[in-house]
Amino acid sequence: MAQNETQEQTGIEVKEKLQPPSLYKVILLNDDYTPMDFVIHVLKKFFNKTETEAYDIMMAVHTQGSGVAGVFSFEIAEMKSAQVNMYSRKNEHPLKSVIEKEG
Ligand code: TYC
Repeated sequence: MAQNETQEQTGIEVKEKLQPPSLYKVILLNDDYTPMDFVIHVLKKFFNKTETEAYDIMMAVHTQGSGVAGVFSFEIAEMKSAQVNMYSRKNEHPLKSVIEKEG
């Protein structure tokens, strides 16, 4: 195959199969000031968590320093993280989220 001849000449491999989209975690970070109720509200509003799920994630972040709010494609993860950070600033809380590639 022409592609493989080129690969032999260049040493650069071409992915021939479609790759599944990479997934990214939206990670909430703990801080000393954001009220627990606000974190629960954010998890329900932006990540469609139930009260119980949101409470459990919030407590995991509170006790362990960080925790996963959800897992998405890159564009959705970026958007959710930006929404959380903007909403927290608007409400004058220091709550922050970051995204991290899975795997
Ligand atoms: N540590 C905060 C408090 O004691 C609560 C909190 C939980 C803040 C999770 C941020 O992502 C967070 N009020």
